[in-house]
Amino acid sequence: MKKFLCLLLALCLLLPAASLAESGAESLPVSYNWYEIFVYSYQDSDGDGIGDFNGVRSRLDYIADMGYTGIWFMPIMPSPSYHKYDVTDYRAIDPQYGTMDDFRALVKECHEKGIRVIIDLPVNHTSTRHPWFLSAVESIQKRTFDSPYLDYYCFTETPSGNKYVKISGSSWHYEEQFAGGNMPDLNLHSEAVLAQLQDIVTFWLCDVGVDGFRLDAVTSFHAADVAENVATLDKIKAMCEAAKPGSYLVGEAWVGQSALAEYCTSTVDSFFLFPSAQAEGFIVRSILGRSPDAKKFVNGLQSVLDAFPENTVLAPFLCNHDTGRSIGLLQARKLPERAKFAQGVLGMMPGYTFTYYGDEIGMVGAGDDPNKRLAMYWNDGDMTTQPPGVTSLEYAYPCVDDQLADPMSLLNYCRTVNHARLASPLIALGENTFVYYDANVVLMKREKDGECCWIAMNFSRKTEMTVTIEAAGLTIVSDLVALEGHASLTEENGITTVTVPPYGIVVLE
Ligand SMILES: [Ca+2]
Ligand SMILES: [Ca+2]
Repeated sequence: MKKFLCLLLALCLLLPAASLAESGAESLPVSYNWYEIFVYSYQDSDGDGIGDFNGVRSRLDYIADMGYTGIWFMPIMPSPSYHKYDVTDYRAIDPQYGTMDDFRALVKECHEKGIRVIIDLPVNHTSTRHPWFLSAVESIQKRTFDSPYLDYYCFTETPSGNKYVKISGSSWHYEEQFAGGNMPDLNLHSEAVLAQLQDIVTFWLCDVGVDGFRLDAVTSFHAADVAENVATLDKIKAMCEAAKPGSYLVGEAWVGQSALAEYCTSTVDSFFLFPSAQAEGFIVRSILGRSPDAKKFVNGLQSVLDAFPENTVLAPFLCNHDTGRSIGLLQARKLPERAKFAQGVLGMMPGYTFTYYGDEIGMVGAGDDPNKRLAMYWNDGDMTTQPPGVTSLEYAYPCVDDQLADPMSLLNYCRTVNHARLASPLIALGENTFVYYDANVVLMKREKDGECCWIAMNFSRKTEMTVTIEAAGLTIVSDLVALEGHASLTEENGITTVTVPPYGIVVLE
């Protein structure tokens, strides 16, 4: 009887946890299609011109319809800067964007629509106005050295190198990896700082309900010491697993492929795939130029797959808030078909893709950071104010409303790409094999658990191409049309021949 009562009690204790897990975000599948949002520039709801959470909330139907199943919010915590990468309070919301209740409501509605949420976590540094820093500096200036936060930063009287800033009225300096940013580096060796971090990630994951974090500036955690940085990344991952198992972490390690491969040995789920991004990335390089070269794509992706540990989840992207926008990288202001094809190639990458807001409508921007963070171009009457410091303001492609109405728009192409990824999860999750390739065409196979899908991409913008697959009974699941014409297939003696129009991409199962 006693045993039975114990069992009953144990069951009662277990039940609430189990039902919570089934009803909440835990039951959502992992997102393959992430969308990066700069709240400031996305959608205003209260008339002050600055984007906010309720504004984003009013656009969730658009985001869900586009096939984005995850949102990465750039920093949302209180900060003196417009970009908010210098935080003054890790457990609050910047009032420019709304209240904590607004954010909770936004997260809840995202989950109801099947959208996961990760937030930027800039913990390499704080703002110089963070109370921890103010307290520590004050005790240094007063020579009392009694602040409980002295250990939180990297103070020294004997600075080496140029990454230190002198504290006025004292002989002490603080470390600042991002020179001139008023962003003093936290001491990530400090047990007290790590305890704060555990508390912070637990708050956002468990109390607020986000699904993970984008980890900012991880290469600066311990200057350029990769092994130390990886060790700290492992600690952060363990903190998140302790708080909420299965939460997703993606790190920003803006380094070349071999260093990136070292970061991928950490337990953090993903690192942004910089080798795929920007003008020198293998996606843009394979498409640019007088004649396309699919081999650059093949070599680029294969090289990454060879270099990275096997369990790495790739996080490919073309551009983000720090880089020039993809239309400029692709020189595609007048070539929407090229912009589309690049989004299609990105969409056929294994792993989880990240799209920067506005890229789906061909927004442009380069040079000074604010130029890369312009107001989302919904229509001429409905936009936020521009971020401070914009020096080049231009929209090269039509607004969202116009592109929604045009079946051949870049927006509708991106929508089709996202839905192709959702229709064939093996694109994201399968193991890649290059079955055939030449300068014009690539045939890839993605396999997992005995199932597979096939992807053919035609990098030529002039010539129709055919590829053959040694399999029968295949059907076209997704047919991405960047220019014109549709893919088709014939089958004979167990061999499938696929015809792909110029800039065409086709998924078969
Ligand atoms: Ca507002
Ligand atoms: Ca640091």
